[in-house]
Amino acid sequence: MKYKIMTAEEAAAFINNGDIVGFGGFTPAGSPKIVPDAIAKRAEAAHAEGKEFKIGIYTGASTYDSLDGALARANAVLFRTPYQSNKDMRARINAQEAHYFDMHLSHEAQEMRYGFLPKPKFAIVEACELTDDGEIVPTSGVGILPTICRLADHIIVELNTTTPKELRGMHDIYEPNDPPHREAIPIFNVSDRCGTNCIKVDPKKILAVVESNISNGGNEFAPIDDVTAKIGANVANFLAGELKAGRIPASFLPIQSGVGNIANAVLGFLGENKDIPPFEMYTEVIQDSVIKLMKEGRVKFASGCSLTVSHSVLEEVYANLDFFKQRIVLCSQEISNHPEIVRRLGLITINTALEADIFGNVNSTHVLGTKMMNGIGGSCDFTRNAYISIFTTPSTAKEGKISAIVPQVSHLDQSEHSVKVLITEYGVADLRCKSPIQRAHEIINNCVHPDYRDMLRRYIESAPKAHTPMNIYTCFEMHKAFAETGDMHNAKL
Ligand code: 0RQ
Repeated sequence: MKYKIMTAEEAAAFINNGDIVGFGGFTPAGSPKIVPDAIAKRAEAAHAEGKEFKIGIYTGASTYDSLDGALARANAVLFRTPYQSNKDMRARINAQEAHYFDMHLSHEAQEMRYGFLPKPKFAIVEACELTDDGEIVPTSGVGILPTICRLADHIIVELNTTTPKELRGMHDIYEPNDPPHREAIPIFNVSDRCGTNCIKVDPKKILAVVESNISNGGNEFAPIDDVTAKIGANVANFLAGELKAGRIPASFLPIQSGVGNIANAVLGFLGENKDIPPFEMYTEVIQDSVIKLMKEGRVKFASGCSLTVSHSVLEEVYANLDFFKQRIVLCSQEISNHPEIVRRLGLITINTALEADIFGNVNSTHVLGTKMMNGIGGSCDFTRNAYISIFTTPSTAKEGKISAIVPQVSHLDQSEHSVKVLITEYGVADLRCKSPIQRAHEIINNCVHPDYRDMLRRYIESAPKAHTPMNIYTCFEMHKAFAETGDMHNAKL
């Protein structure tokens, strides 16, 4: 290879205080794993000498701990966008020690190109293959990799030796032109491809190649508990009913599903429900349950921007690449989350709320209105443009002391205009074609935990009669009760 092979420490030495770095990958999949940790150590050494050392960080979404975790622990974060889910990064963000702006994932790459976000000086990306003429083949996650490689002055490649080079062919890399020259993105079916199987860069930009041998596989998913199982069954039964009623075409529509255990479990239930025909996925993260359903013939094809699967499942995919390369495509998040494609393909979107209100507004990001959890991720990209948008949540949190359904959300991510269906373990609230007061009764009767139903009914009765019966004096009484007594049951409503 004609590039300079370096240690992570040697490569990290190029990065200085104030630099802006774009990292490839999406979730731990494809996230660079050893250079970020070496940058964190550089920051710690600088801080020990009383010098400033912080960098601006762009990623696709959440990352491996050695990126967000290490840089947060080293207090080396100038700014951070668009999504994270690391406890140490979260702590820095909530202490106002790292400036975080939460962005729609489909917007990030174009906002860099438009100049709304400062240009990254460095791109640090994970690859399974790098050719002498500058072809970079990503590993199991793409994220913003095509755009940062093009915009950055310098590229550092982590060549991951645990990923087979034969993964080439699973990716579809396409970067749209910017307005006024943007054209239709030619994806008309989930399995369509419109780009190349690698990213092509000027080889002169490649500063260093660092070998890494850390797997992209994650932890196993948690076993399904009773609440999650009921939510999963409610989603599957609702969609089977829509199919029967003719509101979803008989061939079904592609599914987008969010991150985490609930999303993984919901998909499992969809797959098991034999009233639902084999289906396709057009989504951000392809999780374990998709791979299982693919082997069973229940998922026909999945297009996403990462294989966010457990270690054993990733090994299985790599061992059967002939099978999976015919059924999976990995693209950038600009394409996996693109509103044009989401609307055209007619996605059924399933995402998770932290809190929803009785009118159908949803908060997925801010715990009790103030503390950042993870970020909106792609949830708004999908929800706003869905064929039908579903939000799921357990009806309560913190051993029942928090009701996930409140009079008024304490922070707004999705408005009542975009959320069509809300589902908890108690049932389904179908919000379509309903006024705010009708939605309030639908949600209270079908989704709210029984402990909190009468409280929320009293709240509506206390509100002035108006199109949206909101009582501005008491709409945060449940939050106030939790802040003061640690239990929303004590709300004075
Ligand atoms: O707290 O961790 O201290 O126990 O919030 O809640 O029920 O474990 O839910 O892990 O599925 O995450 C919305 C955060 C849900 C996630 C969110 C507390 C609860 C627990 C987590 P503990 P659960 P999950 C596209 C889709 C936004 C991005 C998105 C998310 C913790 O799904 O980040 O949708 N979504 N992307 O106890 C206070 C409440 C609470 C509460 C729960 N009402 N008040 N705390 N908790 N409800 C894909 C991508 O973008 C990658």
